[in-house]
Amino acid sequence: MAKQRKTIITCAITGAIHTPTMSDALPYTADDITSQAIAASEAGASILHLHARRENDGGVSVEPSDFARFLPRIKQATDAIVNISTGGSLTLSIKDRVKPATTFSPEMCSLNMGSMNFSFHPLAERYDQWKFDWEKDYVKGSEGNIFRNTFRDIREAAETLAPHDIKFEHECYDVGHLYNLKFCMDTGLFKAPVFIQFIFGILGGIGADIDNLIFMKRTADRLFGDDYRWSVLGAGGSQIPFATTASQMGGNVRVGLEDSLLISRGKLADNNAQQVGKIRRIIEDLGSEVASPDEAREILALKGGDRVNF
Ligand code: KMH
Ligand code: ZN
Repeated sequence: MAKQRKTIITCAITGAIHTPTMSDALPYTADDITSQAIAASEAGASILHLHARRENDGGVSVEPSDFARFLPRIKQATDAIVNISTGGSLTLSIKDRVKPATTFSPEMCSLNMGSMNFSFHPLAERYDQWKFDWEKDYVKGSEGNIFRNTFRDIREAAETLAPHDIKFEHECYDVGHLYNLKFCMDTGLFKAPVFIQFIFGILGGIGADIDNLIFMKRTADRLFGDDYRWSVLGAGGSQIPFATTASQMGGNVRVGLEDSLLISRGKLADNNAQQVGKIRRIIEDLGSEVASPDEAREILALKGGDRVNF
């Protein structure tokens, strides 16, 4: 496929994996999600991937009212593309998970391309004391998680969201998910160019080995030809190394505290913007340019920030 000239940085601000005990930097109040999202956009992120959290204890939420407390404020303060998750919380049905996207009709939303184990239970061993009661069971309990995204779930989400003209961030955690996406494209569910997020290092998905990145990319080239754009997300310590390699291969990158709490080996990041600033410096030092929100809109063929419902 043709090499894209500029690199799109997505920042995933808070997610559904990490909990408040794990880092003071992880935002969960509406004020903190707002201010970190704005700072990440100022640092160079053109896409903000957003989950909501409960205001009082940082628990994961898919309630539209929790999104309503920060979406308009982010829109007012930045030109960034808002991408709403349909993945978190990991154990809820797809019907519940698409509600924020149907309510707010953002330019982008995530869509997870297969069912899988999705676990972060080993993290529970690292903490003796927890800030909030729910955290320990949530993290330990992920050992039993099945993240359900059947073909019917994917079709229902795509059909429900079709009237909103939202571009999907197709979350692919393993090579089989690329074939699932190809099947769905062949049945007419998604329009080219699709935007694929290759994900490495989630327990239950493909591991964070660079060979796997090459393998995923080659497979996508074979399946989609010119009909796709791509980005890479490495979980935990693989975040910056994978983003760096992806940008050198002509791909886009995703960073953010949703995927890694670190800024370097063993050192917690101060905030999301610090990770964005770091990958931006690396991309520019290596001779590439970072895409502005409008350039990202053009690359991904988005509907435009004036056609959202918040
Ligand atoms: N937390 C990421 C590994 C979603 O929000 O739909 C995947 C993700 C899923 O971002
Ligand atoms: Zn997410």
